[in-house]
Amino acid sequence: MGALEGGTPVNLKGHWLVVTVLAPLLVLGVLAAAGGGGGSADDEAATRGTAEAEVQEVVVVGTEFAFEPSEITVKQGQPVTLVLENDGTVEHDLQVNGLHAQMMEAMHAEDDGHAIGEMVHVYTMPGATGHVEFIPEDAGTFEIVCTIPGHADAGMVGTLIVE
Ligand SMILES: [Cu+2]
Repeated sequence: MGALEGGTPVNLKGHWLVVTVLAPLLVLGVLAAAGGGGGSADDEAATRGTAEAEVQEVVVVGTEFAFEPSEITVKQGQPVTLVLENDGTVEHDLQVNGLHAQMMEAMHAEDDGHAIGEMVHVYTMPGATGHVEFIPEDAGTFEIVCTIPGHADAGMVGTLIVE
């Protein structure tokens, strides 16, 4: 019995040796897999970079109570990244009335649930920047407004021309 009892720790030790040897290999395997995933991510980033090169980026600064520039021109059927930079001291948003657009992405400086269907709309807190990505489907001239009560009446309006 004494010999068997003595043998058990040896077997356990052998088991742990195997684990000790295998564990780093498993870690290396995981790292290798992660490295492979990283390569795919780089490929995706490269693809996105190519797509982004075709995006029309427009930056509008919102203050009390105006958009600068107040007139924006974009091309129909081509992706637009519309950035609203709030340089004011109160919240502002930018909405394009009447434009049918395919929304690519809706992001807001503050997560307050301001996303509105297919309406081009971006909301910002004072000092913050938000953006919205869309593809304008209609050509024409569309009204831009800040929908915060009183702001459009105070002059916070503009024009989006899709040509
Ligand atoms: Cu406003």
